Amino acid sequence: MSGQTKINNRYLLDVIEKTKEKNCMEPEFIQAMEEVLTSIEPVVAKREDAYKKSGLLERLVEPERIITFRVPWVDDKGEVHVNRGFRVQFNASIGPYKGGLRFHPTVNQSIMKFLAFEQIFKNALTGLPIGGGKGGSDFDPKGKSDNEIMNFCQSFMNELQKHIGQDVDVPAGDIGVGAREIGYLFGQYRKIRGVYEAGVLTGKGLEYGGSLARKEATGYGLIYFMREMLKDHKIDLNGKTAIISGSGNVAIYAAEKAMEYGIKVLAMSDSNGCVYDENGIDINTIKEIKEIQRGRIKEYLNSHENAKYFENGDTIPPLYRIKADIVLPCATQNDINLECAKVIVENGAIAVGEGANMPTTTDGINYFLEHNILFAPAKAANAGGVATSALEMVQNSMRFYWSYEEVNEKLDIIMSKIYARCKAAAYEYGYKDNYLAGANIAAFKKISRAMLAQGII
Ligand code: NDP
Ligand code: 2IT
Repeated sequence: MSGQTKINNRYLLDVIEKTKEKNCMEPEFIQAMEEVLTSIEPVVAKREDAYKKSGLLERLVEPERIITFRVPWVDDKGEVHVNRGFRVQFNASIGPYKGGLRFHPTVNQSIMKFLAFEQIFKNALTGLPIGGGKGGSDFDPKGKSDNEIMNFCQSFMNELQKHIGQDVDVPAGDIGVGAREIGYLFGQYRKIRGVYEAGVLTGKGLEYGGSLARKEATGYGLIYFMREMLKDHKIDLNGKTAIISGSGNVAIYAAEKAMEYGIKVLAMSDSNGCVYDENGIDINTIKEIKEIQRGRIKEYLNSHENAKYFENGDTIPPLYRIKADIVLPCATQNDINLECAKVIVENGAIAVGEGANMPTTTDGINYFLEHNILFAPAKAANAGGVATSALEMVQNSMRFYWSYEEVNEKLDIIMSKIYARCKAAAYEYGYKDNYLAGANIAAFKKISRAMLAQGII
């Protein structure tokens, strides 16, 4: 299995170079853009004239719209803070903009653009009618009181509400934005607009328009994708070991589903360090610490004396030094660099499944592919979250709700189809088991057809 690092098509090279120049202050966006454009070369080569004539690639890499705004809020001591809010509405050619909101101090335009760009392709892969967008703020929710979180969310929505709507742009959660934040955001939208527009946000609470299984969907979907990929290679999940980075929404439900399939999850992490439990991580304790107490993963040791905690410090996070069959990065971007990928391969891993968005650097991915690691790329493997968000929108439109089993079954079918699409496209264009190339190609074919059909806009 091989990655692709070099391309020859002049049109593609030209667009990549110009996009890099124009966005030279945006490394994460450049990384995501270059990865996609590099792998679609065989498709571009076939239809170069049509694409060139309509400026298709130039339009693809330029967001339809970027909104940035001031978010002033008052803390519990009466002090005023000013954060920056973003919404990148990248591409709505196959449906309303759709994608999460991230609240994290590292948020900037480059990170917003890479996430929104990835989202276009991910959403296309789901087979559902949703375009690509992303938003958020450099607000740090850590250590804030509930009242401060509410004040911030209300101020954020005061501006965001001008730009969203159930047929326009539908935000959801991402890092730092879960059910609590979506509740405050939805409340403020409803108050300002004076309508009960349930489909304007997804990831809502079950009492006011949320979908069963949305909370679990990204993590569960990741494991469904891994199951399909490994089954195709005659590998059973039962009896395997795994390590999972992160201990947030995606990581927790990936761990839960992995365990249901008989995988022993040896370690999980947060931004400070990781816990290792040779008996297998007790996921209920992680849920209690993270979902209820909003504490640190180190607290796992309070109830599990035999577990070990390793603090970050080294250039390679200690989590990735733990030997396991399956590696599931579910925290943040560029978590696994080349050095880290080498340790993972040396430790004998057989598969890597990206629950987070772009958790592996480009050289890390190429190293995995060169060493025959079965690699499940983020835009396919973590699409279960947004797919279930789209199912939430369907239910909001119907004003009727499916059972947990119905949504979960639909999610499983969607993930299996996404795997099949990635595989079919990879094989058709000679990439064999390179599902990253397959995902990029399958998504690009759909988006490009929609963009061509709609003219130069
Ligand atoms: P959460 O906020 O629930 O959890 C994030 C987890 O990642 C936490 O454990 C956090 O640790 C850790 N983390 C965050 N930033 C860093 C960092 N800079 N370095 C190390 N660890 C970090 O977010 P989600 O679980 O929702 O999101 C995780 C990833 O999955 C993101 O990449 C997101 O874009 C992606 N994703 C999310 C989807 C969703 O539906 N929520 C859908 C598809 C993808 P700490 O608490 O210490 O900050
Ligand atoms: O990265 C993602 O796909 C998400 N954060 C979920 C987006 C959504 O609209 O549910």
